[in-house]
Formats: sequence, structure tokens, C-alpha cells
Amino acid sequence: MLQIHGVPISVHTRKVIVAAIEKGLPYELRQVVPVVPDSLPANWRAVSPTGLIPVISDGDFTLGDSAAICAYLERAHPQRPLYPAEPRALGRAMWFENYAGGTIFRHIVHPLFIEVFVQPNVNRIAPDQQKIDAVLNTALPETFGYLESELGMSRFLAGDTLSMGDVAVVSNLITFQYIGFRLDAARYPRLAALFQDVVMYPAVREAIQKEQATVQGMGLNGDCVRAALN
Ligand SMILES: N[C@@H](CCC(=O)N[C@@H](CS)C(=O)NCC(=O)O)C(=O)O
Repeated sequence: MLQIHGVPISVHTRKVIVAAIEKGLPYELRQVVPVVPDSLPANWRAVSPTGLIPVISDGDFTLGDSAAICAYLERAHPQRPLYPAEPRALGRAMWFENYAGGTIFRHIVHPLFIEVFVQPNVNRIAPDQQKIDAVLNTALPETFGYLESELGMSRFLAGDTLSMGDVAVVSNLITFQYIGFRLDAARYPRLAALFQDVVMYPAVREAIQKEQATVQGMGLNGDCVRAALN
């Protein structure tokens, strides 16, 4: 069976879980939390050369990086595609998947997660409000404003059907809200509409439902996905 090493509230692990669910692949989630050193398996660096999650094991094949894993799953299990066939739509889907990991996560979700969750709960130090404000006042409006400007021509970021680009962007927005921040629907109405569409997509919805025990266990705020839980 496909094994996914990671935690479901990780924005990148969630992409892989959604792909497995969408494609009807049975999987086992092996809990690995990189910021909690005690949670790491003994051979972790051999499994994950970067130390990051997610990593999959599929029989004797091991692979890291959510984009590489999702591309692998797409080729190995082409049913219910998550990447468009049309060249420009494929390009856009991959662009937004990349943008989600390289910009939204790296410049917004990761620094905020470090300040509001890791510092107080793992390192036992107070969050740095200046760092939080810098993200909220600079990186966030630039990034969300760009996404807002890219929406409106089509229902999803790469056309009229959901792609991994949408899953990757919304996965960031879910974790961003779990850690206590809000997506301002008045300022970013198209992005907020995309968020609602994607969380209600059946495979995403199932992934969200399955991760609620972790959300509650970590003391996070699941209000943003209430609609997907009913
Ligand atoms: N490019 C990688 C990024 C993976 C990544 O940054 N994972 C985060 C969790 S979402 C992580 O492992 N963070 C732990 C750390 O930074 O030490 C991917 O797409 O899988």
C-alpha cells in the first residue's frame, strides 16, 4: 500500500493525500512532524534527504517533494487527472503549484507557522510580532492580490476544472487559517470563492474531514472549513 510520511495539516502533505483520495488509492499515513525531532523515524534522513515532508513509499520506490510525488501519481494512476492535458492549462497548473510552494508557503504560511505555532509550542518563546506584521503587511497583500488578479476568467486557476494548482494554493490558505489568520473575502472575493469551491471538492473535502482530529489535537482553528465538515 502507498505510504505517505507527513502530517495532514502540512500544506504539502495535504496535496499528496488529496491526489491519493482523488485517484482512489488506498494509503497509510505515517506521522512525521519535522519540527518535533522526537517524531522522526530512525532512518529519516535516508527516507527524506532534505528532512522535509511529505515523502512516499510505493513498494520499493521512495520519493520526496509533493510536486514530484503528485506528478508520479498522475503518471502511475492517470484516472481522474489532476493536471490538464492542454499545454497552456498544464503550464498554468504547474505554475500555480510552484507558486504555492515557493511563494505562498515560503513567504507567508511558513514564517507565520513558525511564529504563532512553533515558537510558543515547541521552542517555548514568544512570537515576534514584527515578523508577523511584516508578512501580513507586505508579502500577503502582494501575493493574495496577484492571485485575485489571476482569477475571474475561469472558475479555477488553470481553467474550468480543478487542478493541482488550485489544490496547492488552497492547501496553503487552509493552514494559514488553521493557525489563526483570516482570508479577507471583502478584499479578495475571487480568492475566497476559489477557497470555498476547492474545500467542497469531494477529494479535498474528504482530506479535510480526516485531518480534523489533528487540527483539534494541535489546538488549531478549524472554522474556515466548517462548510466542508457537514
Ligand atoms: N518542496 C517541498 C517542500 C516541503 C516542505 O517545506 N514541507 C514542510 C511542511 S509543509 C516541512 O517539512 N517543514 C519542516 C521544516 O521546514 O523543517 C514539497 O513540495 O514537498
